[in-house]
Amino acid sequence: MKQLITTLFSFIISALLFAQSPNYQGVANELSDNSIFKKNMEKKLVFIDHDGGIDDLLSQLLLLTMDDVELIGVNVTPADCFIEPAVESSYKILQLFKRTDIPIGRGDLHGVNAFPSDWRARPDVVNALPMFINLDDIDTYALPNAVDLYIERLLAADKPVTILMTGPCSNLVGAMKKNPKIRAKIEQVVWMGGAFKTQGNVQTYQHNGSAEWNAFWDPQSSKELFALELPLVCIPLDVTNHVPVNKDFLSRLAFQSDKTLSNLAGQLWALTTDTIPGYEYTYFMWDVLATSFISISAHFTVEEVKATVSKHPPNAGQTLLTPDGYTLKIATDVNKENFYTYILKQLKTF
Ligand code: AGV
Ligand code: CA
Repeated sequence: MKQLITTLFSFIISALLFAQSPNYQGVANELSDNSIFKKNMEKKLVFIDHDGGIDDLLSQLLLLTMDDVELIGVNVTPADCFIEPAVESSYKILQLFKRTDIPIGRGDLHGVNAFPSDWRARPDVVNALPMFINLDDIDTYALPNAVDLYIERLLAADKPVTILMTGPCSNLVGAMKKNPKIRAKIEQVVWMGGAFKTQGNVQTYQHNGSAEWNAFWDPQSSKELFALELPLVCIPLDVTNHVPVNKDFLSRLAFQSDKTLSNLAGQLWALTTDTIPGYEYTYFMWDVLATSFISISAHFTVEEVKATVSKHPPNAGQTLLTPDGYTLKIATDVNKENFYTYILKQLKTF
């Protein structure tokens, strides 16, 4: 009986409150609009500039799985790729996610130190994979230039943008020179580049092996990037060396290959196991690690340093720690297991 009276009483109170709020539906709408608004506001705006390597394509794919990220543009730099097939791969990834509304920019700048052609030809194989071959192609030459796309997308953004570079930095440096106003629209720059307290991965003529490839491709721009003193975090070989693409990871991935993205990622990484030329037997999570920094930075160890970049042989592109260098941050360590687990989780999206 007592319970019945209580229920009746609370019903009457609710009815009275409802009646006093003629705009009840409006309030409800506003609340839900607000939460959508809030959700959008919480999303980081991210622009990726990649150079078409397998891990670059996986990085673009990974960004598209992140709930807390709104991808606003994709630039392709013709460094670790030939531009046409790499742009095509990028476009096909956008199609997988039904996000062909995201614009792609074509990089026209070329570094002085070209990547080996065998590495650059990889996206050709990618575009022939069953999951990609029947998707639409794109007219590479109709695309905006990468420098211009940076400027356009940054100026149009309603809040500062995180820029993720998984290839050389020439386009961003070019954009900063062409329109310095974009600085105010840059929240953070995350760059897979450099080798600070460890040896590099460039092994070629006129080089002593101290540089990392993305910094070596266009050493002049690499130095200018540091000189700009943007809020820059490098994800250098110092930390990427901790996370190889190993058999254990590929095996865990294969166990979830009923998911489209896991299946595709497994195929893409399988293409890296015969890394050419033979001097380097391990493919690392380079760009994928840098991409994960966008979402799980708390699992990284980061320190502030002063550094510059050498422009000439025998160590062109070497990132040098020096007290009179430019201020930037570098990641030096990552919680490996958390990283691998995070990637496996994201690749279960669909
Ligand atoms: O130096 C690492 C950068 C990353 O952005 N790239 C590969 C990643 O995309 C250059 C590179 C170094 N060694 C390589 C590379 C290899 N064996 N194959 C292809 N690219
Ligand atoms: Ca790359």
